[in-house]
Amino acid sequence: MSGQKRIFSGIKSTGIPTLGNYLGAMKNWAEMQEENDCIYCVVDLHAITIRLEPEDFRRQTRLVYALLLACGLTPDRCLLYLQSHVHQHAELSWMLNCYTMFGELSRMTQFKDKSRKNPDNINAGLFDYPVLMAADILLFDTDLVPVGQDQKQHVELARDIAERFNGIYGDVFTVPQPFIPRVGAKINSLIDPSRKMDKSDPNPAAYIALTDGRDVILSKFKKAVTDSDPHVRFDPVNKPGVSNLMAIYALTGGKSLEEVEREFDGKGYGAFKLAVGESVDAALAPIRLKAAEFCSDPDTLDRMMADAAERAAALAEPCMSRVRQAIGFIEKRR
Ligand code: AQP
Repeated sequence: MSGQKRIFSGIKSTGIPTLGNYLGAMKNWAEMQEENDCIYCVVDLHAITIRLEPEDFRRQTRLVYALLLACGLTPDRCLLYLQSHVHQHAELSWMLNCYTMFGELSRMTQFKDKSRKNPDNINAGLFDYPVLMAADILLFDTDLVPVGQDQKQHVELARDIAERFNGIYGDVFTVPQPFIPRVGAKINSLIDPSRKMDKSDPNPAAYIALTDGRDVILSKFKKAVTDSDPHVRFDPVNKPGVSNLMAIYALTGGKSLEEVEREFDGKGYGAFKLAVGESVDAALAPIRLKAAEFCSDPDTLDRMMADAAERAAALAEPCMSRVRQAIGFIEKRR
């Protein structure tokens, strides 16, 4: 990347963020804010495609916000707000619905996966989720969207919608690019390494929540699924469990995969899993402590959210106004 880019990304408050969210997204967000113009959002409107208890939802949303602050996002270096506080997201989303095809949304892999997992609640919001995500991104003239591999298809749809709209009305939207990390783009479940680590997984042994304590972390890694060949070798096809643990160890310890292979040459899985657990705990301990501090003062958190939302709404309005004008809505006089 060269020069300052406008970056936008979001995270749902459907549960406690996992190690997958951290390595695939949150950690990179903190690094990117140093050299770019970054806007980050807790996408709470996206979260309600699944049923959440109101009190749990409120607590989780504050916790996700606090965890992002604890990962190093700071109000003087980036904008961090709640999606539901900025009305332009919902407004643009409705308009973009009218420029998105039913067939395009039917092809989204995440919609198919989540429909299979929740056959009793295949709501219209789940189907329409990628359009709201396109609105999130396009509202801010975003250049780059840092996401894990699972969200690449949605960013590509946002590009298609932007190009279609621009094709009709001229250059209204900046066409964004996905930015996917080379390692860590997909951290997998500790129990079924063929699947992505998800924060809404019904089995807590499958993921490391960012609030898990040291003992829980060590015990989850001890039980992590590996294979019967005792070599620590990176081979995602034949050794998906071990390769997943290697990626986690490399990313949390700042090592290359080759270094990890050399370090555990001739050592068994027991020593390897313990080292992965230790390394993850060392990376997450300061984050969970700081997040707990932020959560102990919800008033300050809510004030930070409100300040950021005001700035985000002001930044979103020029694009929203261009869209209203392009389509032909009558601008409200002030
Ligand atoms: N396992 C993962 N590995 C790497 N990156 C991941 N991300 C999510 N899981 C992994 C990235 O984290 C960012 C925020 O994701 P999200 O919470 O908005 O939605 P998601 O992708 O649906 O994440 P989850 O954890 O799987 O949530 P649930 O279980 O609620 O659906 C995104 O950039 C995502 O790519």
